[in-house]
Amino acid sequence: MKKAFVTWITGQDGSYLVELLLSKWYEVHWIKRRSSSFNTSRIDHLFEEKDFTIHYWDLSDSTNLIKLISEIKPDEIYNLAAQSHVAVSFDMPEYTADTVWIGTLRLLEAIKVAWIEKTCKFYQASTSELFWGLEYNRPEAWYTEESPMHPRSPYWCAKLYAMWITRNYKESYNMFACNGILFNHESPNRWETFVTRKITMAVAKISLWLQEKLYLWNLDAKRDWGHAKDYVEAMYLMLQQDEPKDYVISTWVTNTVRDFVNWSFEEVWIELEWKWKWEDEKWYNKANWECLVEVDSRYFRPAEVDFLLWDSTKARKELWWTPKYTVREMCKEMVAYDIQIFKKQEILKNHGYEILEQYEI
Ligand code: NAP
Ligand code: G4F
Repeated sequence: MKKAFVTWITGQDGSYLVELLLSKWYEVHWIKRRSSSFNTSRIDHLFEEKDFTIHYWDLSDSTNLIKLISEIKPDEIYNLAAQSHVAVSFDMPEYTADTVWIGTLRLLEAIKVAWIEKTCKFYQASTSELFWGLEYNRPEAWYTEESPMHPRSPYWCAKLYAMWITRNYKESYNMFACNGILFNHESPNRWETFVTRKITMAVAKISLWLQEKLYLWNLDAKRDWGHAKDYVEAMYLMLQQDEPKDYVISTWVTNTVRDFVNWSFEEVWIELEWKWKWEDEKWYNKANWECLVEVDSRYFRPAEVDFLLWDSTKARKELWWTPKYTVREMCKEMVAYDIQIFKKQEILKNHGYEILEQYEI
């Protein structure tokens, strides 16, 4: 039985990846950092699994990491943990660097210290936003693993280091270490501080009269959105190859945040009309002229990636990977899921149960 070490599974990707690995009979070592509140809702259903063990660790802690890696001696390590919010990285650049970049280095060193560099395969969660699309936004051109990189936030600068140190350990120590350059992927397990889930939760609440308005910032940003379930399969496939290689994982379809807002409202039969005056954009419900969406400068980023669309031919050819979900199907699934959870919460409230307001979204 293969052993996998997955950092971090309270997040979106970790929750799906662990499900996938358990279905393939892996012994999964699940890493979690200490939290004062419960944040395991995405994996609570797995607690009864016998091949599933939880350990405490934080990306800033080398000592416990070396102890864990030496004891477990995993066959595969998936490094998913990160302060992964781009806007927050402008507020906390030093913490972001320490955890995202030095955290990756700590993991690679721990593999060496445990003397498993020849047997353990390492996956690094790299990111699409190492590429800044705007300057390449030409329909006749497309971009691949080899395209020039231009990170636009402290988060992406840290991920760029993490990517290169992974490549460096592969070249220097002949390790099986690779980077998955994943474009945005979403799902009902996406945390609600990211734009798609923020939208689908707000739309669900608005449709149930539980929220009045949705506040957003850059509605024209374009993203190549896929489904996280498809993307964790690509992570797994990368570690099953004979050679470690970096792959772009994307759908090769791009849409604006504005499109995602429109599709989400369409799912609850609300038609919007927007009125625009510079940054003061407002969207109204055509049925009663209530204002439902507004632009809010609180979500401004000092530097923005406006456009993302990349070519994943290499992964499709070599990994036989192909996305199963379209972005519209995913949007539909997310809105339906959110309506269901808020309906359940309302029923519980009406029966006198106290529901903790978990999120500031
Ligand atoms: P996510 O939902 O934000 O999950 C990140 C996880 O990292 C959370 O479980 C978080 O734990 C943990 N974490 C944060 N700081 C930590 C620390 N100091 N020590 C240990 N763990 C820490 O992210 P995701 O969407 O699943 O993405 C997984 C990885 O892929 C991330 O590295 C992300 O940067 C990268 N990525 C994501 C996308 C995407 O579109 N989703 C695209 C490209 C790359 P808590 O729950 O305790 O906060
Ligand atoms: O959903 P987002 O916060 O995702 P972003 O910044 O693209 O980063 C995500 O994908 C990366 C991969 O490409 C990962 F590496 C990273 O860890 C993360 O998972 O924002 C998407 C777009 C941005 O242009 C943002 O400015 O939506 C725009 N946006 C507009 N209003 C907003 C909002 N984003 C957020 N989070 N909240 C808003 O209110």
